[in-house]
Amino acid sequence: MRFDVLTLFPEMFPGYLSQSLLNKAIQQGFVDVRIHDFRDWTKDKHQSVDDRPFGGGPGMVLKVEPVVECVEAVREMAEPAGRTLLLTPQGRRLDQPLVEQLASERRLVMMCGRYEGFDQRVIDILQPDEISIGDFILNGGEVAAMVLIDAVIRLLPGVLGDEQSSVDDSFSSGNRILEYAQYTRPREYRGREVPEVLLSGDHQAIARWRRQESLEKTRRRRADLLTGGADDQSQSQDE
Ligand code: JDH
Repeated sequence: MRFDVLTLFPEMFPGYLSQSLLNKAIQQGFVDVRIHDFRDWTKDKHQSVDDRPFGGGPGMVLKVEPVVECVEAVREMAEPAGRTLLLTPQGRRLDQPLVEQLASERRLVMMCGRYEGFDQRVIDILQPDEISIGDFILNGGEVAAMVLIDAVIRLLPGVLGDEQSSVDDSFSSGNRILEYAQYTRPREYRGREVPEVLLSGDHQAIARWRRQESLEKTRRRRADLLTGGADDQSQSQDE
C-alpha cells in the first residue's frame, strides 16, 4: 500500500517512519510512504504557502494554488490516483470500521493542514474525504496522519509480526469488548500477586475468568460498547 503525505512539516515524519515494525514493512515493500512539501509547489520568490483570511479574523489560511498544484502533481506520480484524505477537526470521525475500509485501498493521498486550515476552494476543487481522529484540537494534520497510517498498516497482511493480534483486537468490527488484565513474571511484586487461576493450568477456568474480566471492565468503562451505541461514552462511570 502506498501513502503520499502532503505537509508543510516534512521533518516530522522520519522519526515515526523509522519505528521498527513500520520500517520492516517498508523494507519488505508492503508499505511505501512518500512525504511531499507543499512549499515545493510555490512559484513566488518568497515561497508563500499561507496568507491572511479575507474578511479578517485570527491566524493564517493555506493558499489555494500551491496546495491544489501539489495534490494534482502527486496524484499523477503513481497509479491509481487513490483516495484523497484531508485531516481536519471537521471531518468524519475515524473509527475501526473506517480504518478497515481505508486498509483495503491500494493508495491514499493525505493532506495535512496547519494554521487555520485550507482555503475552501482547495476542498471544492480536490473533493477530499475529510477525516478527524477525534473531538479535540491538534496544531495540524501531521500527527493525525501518523495515527491514521499507524492504524491502517497494522491491518495489512504481512506487516504485523503476529498475524493474529490484529484480528482479535478489541475494536475490530465483530468484537467490541475490552481486553482482560494480563500478567507475566514475577508471580508476586510488592505484595501484589498474579490471580491464582492463571497459574492453575485449568484452561477452561482461565478462559472463563478472562471472559468475565473483559465483560466487567467493558461494563464499567465503556457500557456504550455493550448497548451497541456507536460512540456514546456518556454512561461510563469510573477510570
Ligand atoms: C488539521 C490546522 C489546527 C484547526 C479552528 C478550532 C475555533 C484552529 N482530530 C483533530 N483535531 N485537530 C485536527 C487538525 C487540526 C488542524 C489541522 C487537523 C490543520 N489545525 C486548527 C482548526 C482551527 N478553530 C477551534 N475552535 C474553538 C476555531 C486550528 C484533527 C484531525 N484530523
